[in-house]
Amino acid sequence: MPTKEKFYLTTPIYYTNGLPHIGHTYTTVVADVVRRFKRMRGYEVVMTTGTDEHGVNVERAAKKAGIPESEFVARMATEWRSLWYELGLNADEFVRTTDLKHVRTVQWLFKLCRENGYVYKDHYTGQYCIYDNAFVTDAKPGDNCPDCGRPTETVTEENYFFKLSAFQKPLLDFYRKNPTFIQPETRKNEIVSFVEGGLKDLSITRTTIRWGIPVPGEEPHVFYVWFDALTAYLSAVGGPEYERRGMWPADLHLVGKDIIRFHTVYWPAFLMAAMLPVPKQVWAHGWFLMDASKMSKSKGNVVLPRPIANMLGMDALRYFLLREVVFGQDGNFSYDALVTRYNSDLANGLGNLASRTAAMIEKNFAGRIPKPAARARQDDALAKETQSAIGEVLERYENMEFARALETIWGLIGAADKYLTSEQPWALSDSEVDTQRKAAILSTTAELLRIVTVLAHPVLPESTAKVWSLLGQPGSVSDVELDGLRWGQLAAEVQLGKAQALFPRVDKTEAIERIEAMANEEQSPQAAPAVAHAAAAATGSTGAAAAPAVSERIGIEDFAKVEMRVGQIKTAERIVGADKLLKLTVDIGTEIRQICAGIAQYYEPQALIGRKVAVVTNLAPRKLRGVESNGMIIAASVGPEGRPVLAGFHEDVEVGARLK
Ligand code: ME8
Repeated sequence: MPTKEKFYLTTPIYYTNGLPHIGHTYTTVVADVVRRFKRMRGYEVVMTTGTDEHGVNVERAAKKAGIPESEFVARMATEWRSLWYELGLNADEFVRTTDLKHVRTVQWLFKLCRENGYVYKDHYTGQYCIYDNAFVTDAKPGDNCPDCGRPTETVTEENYFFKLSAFQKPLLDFYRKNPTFIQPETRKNEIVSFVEGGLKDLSITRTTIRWGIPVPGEEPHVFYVWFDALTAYLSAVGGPEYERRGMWPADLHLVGKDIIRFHTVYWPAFLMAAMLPVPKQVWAHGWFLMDASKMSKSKGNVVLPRPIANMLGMDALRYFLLREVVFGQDGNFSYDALVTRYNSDLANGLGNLASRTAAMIEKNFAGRIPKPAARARQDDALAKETQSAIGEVLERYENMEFARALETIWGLIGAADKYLTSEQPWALSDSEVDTQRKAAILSTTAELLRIVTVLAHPVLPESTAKVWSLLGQPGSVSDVELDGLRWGQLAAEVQLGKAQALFPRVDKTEAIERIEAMANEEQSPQAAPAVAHAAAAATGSTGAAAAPAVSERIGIEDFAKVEMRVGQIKTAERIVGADKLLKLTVDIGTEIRQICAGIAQYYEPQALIGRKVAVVTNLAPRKLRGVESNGMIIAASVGPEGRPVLAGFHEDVEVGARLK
């Protein structure tokens, strides 16, 4: 038997300074879709993901959490790994940059680069924050530290440098000889002109960071971020013994556009310097945006995957992420669009076609898929349309055109709906002729549904497995070979499986409220692990998550980060479906803000109008029960039930005055 062709793909190795949001989920979902697709095309596939665990941010976060770095990253890696598992996105290899096998690989790669003459020692001069113990990238003399706001100092330290400048020509030659290495094409042009503009040597070690992989025999040098992180792709599949595993070079690195330069310039250069094989392709997708700005932990505008998966199922989220945005471009995330697509494409589309086909077979043929004696022209036309869609869908998947692949598949679902509407099997009698006709119609529909199920499987693994067993087809849908898929392979005269709920229709408002309520709960300080909050705090994330424990003392500079002002309530109203919340508009001097406050059970809206309150004005906005809240009203929490009592002023104060 010929051995299978291999396919090795990776997601980025994510930072441990927070938990996965929709952005990380997007890359990982795409990797999983490609993995499933390639397996169905007969490849032996390995998919790697992991956690990027070194550096100053981790040092700080661990300090904040009061635990050693190693314990901090171990807990975070467990969080990431178990969430991927819960979402059905567990990779074949999960690499942590603190793994011994990774440490060895980084040290080995460095040794090769050094032996080949591409590493030298020199001095690095940059702006350094002595309070945070970190160089501030891109800062000039006189700039303040963006984290703590204190002045930076110009510091020179000894570093190892990588001779990136020597790779300008080799890289440009490589891009020319491998025109599909950088995808999409627009990104390739960007990178080519960046490299044409000249490459500076790169500092790849630090002596001011403790939490990193040591450079053997050169302590206190530790490897600096990218030399360490990128090498994880190689350590996941054997490191120095990569030839034994047979997976390297990677066939596909999937990344967001934010890190394309590291993957298409630094990474191939490191590998060329070590004389190791270079990956075949780097695909940089766009960003998921929230209100037109990039979702990120530090802005506090992240969408979490778990509440969506709990409410609508993971397949719905996978479908939305791939269908909504052209792969490669930026796209906006909205719960509204998510639930709309769920109801229209999944509940009314695939779900409805499967359940009505099964119900008609049940009713007319005692649940056995009929075998027709003859076919009509319109049956053959649908067969032909489906057959020609197969090749088209495979090509689109292969080209990473997921939205178009799904569009073609859903085109078939639409065609089947139309076919049923015009053939009206429900209007036919039980005469022999009519029964024959019903057999032809229902077996045609069932065959189309089988093909749709196979084609949609990489994107909708759970629900297509259900449809497969509903159709009583043998084996498992994931074992179907895509290249052998043809019209006419439906196993007929088999008994249908048990009907299972596929995509129950949901009420949009209610679904969104429930997703948001779950998301708020997950983001609340009580719910998420303390280490995640310490991580968010250390990296500048706003919100309650960053609040220190009650007993912990903070410095004046921490207090100064909270901006509080006198506000005056202009309007107040109840929120339908949220009995604890009031929606307020509050004048804070410079603008009118909409703020939700959990005081509805204790304050009458009308009685609040005109009242002066203390408002936290620099909290990141968030949605409460679907309503945006941009700020927080300060209240005392009184008694065991935590009754809110609004903070106020005995003397007249100017609206907008700052509280200090
Ligand atoms: O950069 N939209 O880790 P990271 C789409 N550790 N994708 C998004 C996204 C968004 N809003 N936000 C994040 C690192 N991503 C390094 C990588 S690799 C050797 C080292 C995805 O945790 C996207 O894939 O910041 C992006 O490139 C990645 O998460 C960044 O993850």
